[in-house]
Parts: sequence; C-alpha cells; structure tokens
Amino acid sequence: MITMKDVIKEGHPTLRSVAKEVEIPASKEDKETLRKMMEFLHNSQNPETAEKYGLRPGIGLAAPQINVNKRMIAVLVNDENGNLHEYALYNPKIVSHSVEMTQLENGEGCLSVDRDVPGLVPRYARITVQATSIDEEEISIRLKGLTAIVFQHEIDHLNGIMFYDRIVENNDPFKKSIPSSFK
Ligand code: SB7
Ligand code: NI
Repeated sequence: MITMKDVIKEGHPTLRSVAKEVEIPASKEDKETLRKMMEFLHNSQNPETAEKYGLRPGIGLAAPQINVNKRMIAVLVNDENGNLHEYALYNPKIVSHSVEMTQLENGEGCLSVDRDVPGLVPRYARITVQATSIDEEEISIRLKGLTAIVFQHEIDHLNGIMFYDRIVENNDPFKKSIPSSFK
C-alpha cells in the first residue's frame, strides 16, 4: 500500500516535469499503480487507517507525487452539496472551461508540500474533462465547484505545476469563493 513515505516532496525534480501519456490499453503495472492511488485516498480519509499508518487526508493524488511520471490521477471528494466524486483516470485532459473563475476561501494545500502556503489560487469555476477510466472507458465529465478545483490541482501536477505557482495577491474581494470546510 501507499503511505506518506512514498509521497515525494517539493524540491524533487519529478514534481517539476511533464508526465508521459499512459498507453491504452494500460499495462497491469499502470493499472495497479492507479488502483493503489485510489486505495491511498480511501485509507487517508478513514480515521482508523489514517491514524494507523500516519496518513495525511487527501482528496486527490497524481502519479508524479509517488514518483511515477505518468498521466494518472485519483480523486475522491465529497463536494459542497454532499455528493461523492470518485475517479481513477488515465490521461485526463481539460477540453473546455468556463470564463468564470473560482477559488477556495482558505487557499490550497498539497501532500507534497509540508508547509502552509497562504494565498488564493484562481481556478476555472467549471471544466469539461476527457479521460480514460481505470476500466478503460472513454469518458467526458462536466465538473464544478470543489471537484473542478481538485481536478485542476491534480492535472497541474501532471504538467509540473504546483498550486503556489498560481497564487495571486491582488484578488477580487467580491469574488465568490468556496468555504474551506469542504477542503
Ligand atoms: C486543496 C487540496 C487539494 C486539491 C485542491 C485544493 C488536494 C491536496 C492533495 N494533493 O496534494 C493532491 O495533489
Ligand atoms: Ni497536490
């Protein structure tokens, strides 16, 4: 199973490189990596397993964060309306997005960053993502709110981008933001 010692930290060059496309059909090894990434998210959100293995709770994980430089992400998030979004994907791609932007009220964090980095991270309010699911179905999904933010954070990891690269100081104070109780 994946634990915190498998998660690489800022300063590691893999976090700054562009991950490679996964060849579909995926190899057994790639599929197993993606399955373990999702298992990590479940374990990290379960108070017993999180405590037992010392896991920081995570709502998303990108393969480069476990030093696998391939385009795979796992997302497990309860959105602001109480709906669960669970996705394990190969080669996710944002194919369209809103003009409107959003942000998490209290900024973002990252399992690969062991410090608080304050600041607002502008994200598209709505995105459409195409990807191949772990079951190898071509999917197209429309996302908004917290789920859309998490997807953008994870897809950024595939492109060597960290959340703090996007922090802006001069932000519109009237812009609608998502309360951080949903983080
Ligand atoms: C806040 C947290 C995350 C995404 C967007 C806003 C996920 C944190 C866990 N990760 O480091 C995943 O890359
Ligand atoms: Ni991250």
